[in-house]
Amino acid sequence: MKVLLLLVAVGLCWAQYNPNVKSGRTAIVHLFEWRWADIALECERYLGPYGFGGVQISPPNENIIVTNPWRPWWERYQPISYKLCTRSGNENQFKDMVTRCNNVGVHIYVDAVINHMCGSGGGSGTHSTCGSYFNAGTKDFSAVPYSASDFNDGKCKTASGEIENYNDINQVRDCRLVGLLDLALEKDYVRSKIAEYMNRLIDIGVAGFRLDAAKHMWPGDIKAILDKLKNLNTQWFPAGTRPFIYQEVIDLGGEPIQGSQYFGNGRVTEFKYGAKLGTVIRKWNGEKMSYLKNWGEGWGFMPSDRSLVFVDNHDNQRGHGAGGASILTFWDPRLYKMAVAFMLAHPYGFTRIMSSYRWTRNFQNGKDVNDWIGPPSNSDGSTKAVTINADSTCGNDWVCEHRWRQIRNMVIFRNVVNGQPLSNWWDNGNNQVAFGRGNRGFIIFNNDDWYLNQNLQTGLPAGTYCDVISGQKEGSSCTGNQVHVAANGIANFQINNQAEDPFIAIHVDAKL
Ligand code: AAO
Repeated sequence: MKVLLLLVAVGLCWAQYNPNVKSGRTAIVHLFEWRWADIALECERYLGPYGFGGVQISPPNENIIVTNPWRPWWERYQPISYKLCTRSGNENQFKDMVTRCNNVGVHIYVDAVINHMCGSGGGSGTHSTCGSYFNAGTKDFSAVPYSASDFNDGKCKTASGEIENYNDINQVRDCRLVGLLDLALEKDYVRSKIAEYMNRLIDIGVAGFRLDAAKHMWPGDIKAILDKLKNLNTQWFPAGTRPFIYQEVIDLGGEPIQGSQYFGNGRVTEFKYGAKLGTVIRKWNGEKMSYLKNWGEGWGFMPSDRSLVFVDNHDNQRGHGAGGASILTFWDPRLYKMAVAFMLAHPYGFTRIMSSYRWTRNFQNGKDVNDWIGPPSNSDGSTKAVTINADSTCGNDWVCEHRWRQIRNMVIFRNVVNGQPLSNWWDNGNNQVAFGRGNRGFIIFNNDDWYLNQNLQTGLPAGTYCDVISGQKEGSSCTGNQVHVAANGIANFQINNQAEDPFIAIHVDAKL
């Protein structure tokens, strides 16, 4: 009886922290700005077969259309209503995507923009993605409907109505974030309209939500909304499954609002993760990879089972949000692959991979003035399809980091070593480090400026393994380098510091 009660308690506690990925899957990918039709295809042809757990999608609800600058990506963070039509597709395409992805074991996580509506200067008319009328000046969003009394302006105490000081928690939560009309989330009516939107998505079959701008909402208001949410659709999820919740709270330290204040509601984005990992792999500020020995909570991060981690996100890959210049992105592919591989090999946190599009950068005084550029699009503003080249890379300026062999194979690595502890750590006191995951996998990096030649205990069964970074196992052969593990678990590793990818990863599913 006691055991049963404990199990029930553990089950309940796990609830909104459980990513709701199919058993054995461990990572999700943000397909930033992709069309629903392309995501459905990607689930079936790639993400399902290679063991990805899910997709974070761009906000699916109606947003303002911004034409100056021309159709920036960030217009999708300015809601007009909760109707499901955007540049990514309409409601039918959305439902088709969710169904087809769920059917191949890839779940959908919605970026929920519920803190605010469009900017106060958004004007009036029907320049919105489903053509709904709105008036930002009078705060009339008739397609919800919201009117002036559903916004926070009376509550905000700054003269400008804007957040002026991040050290004042009342401002951060009651005033406008960059001019965005701030919803009065203490009102039951507003909470109900948001919950109605999220419940519609749950009915369609989504597995969870990223809560955009959670720092700008009171934790208690978020809880009141979450308490109104249904359990997930039993067509794909066990009865009683709660939606997975991860809250976007930027907490690099130094502000009174802390990520931990949101743990009661669900997981929280750990922004220190990418900022620090970028600094280490770039070897800035005297950082070395050997210092990663106690990576995770040892670095002052939040508890692993409360965190959602990533190397870069759609904001900080282009200078928005937080993290600064240390953030690694696809623009620095060699270092980026090392960072993503380290993240996927390490047991800390629930991991999200970024999948981007290319744009023409234009740095002026250190700032990219093209940071607004939206997804690859046609002259009418419609988003271009994700085309797939013969070599399995993407066309039309979609970067598809998740399809890079090194990254995709590390997603598989993470699944293979799932549940195994970090073991057999080794480092040279500098930037050569290695570690295993129990008796399932082993990874080694050479980020120093000299050759690595080392015999190491891997913890793996004896045999010949295929390195999944330089290649992979195909049938009974290996397209990359091979590693021989002796009967005592020891293997010799050699990595040239000039190698295209100066790291090696082996796991038991890539044993020859
Ligand atoms: C656009 C235009 C604006 C215009 C507005 C309304 O760019 O000029 O006023 O429309 O018309 C995105 C874009 C925005 C865009 C917005 C709406 O990024 O440029 O505004 O859509 O279209 C804060 C929030 C965080 C937010 C982040 C960007 O706390 O929630 O800013 N991220 C999410 C989304 C994001 C989206 C929104 C929210 C809004 O991911 O895509 O905006 O829906 C400090 C604070 C952070 C704060 C940053 C940036 O960070 O701590 O909380 O993030 O400042 O303001 C060091 C510090 C670090 C500090 C950082 C930067 O690193 O350690 O703490 O410096 O100062």
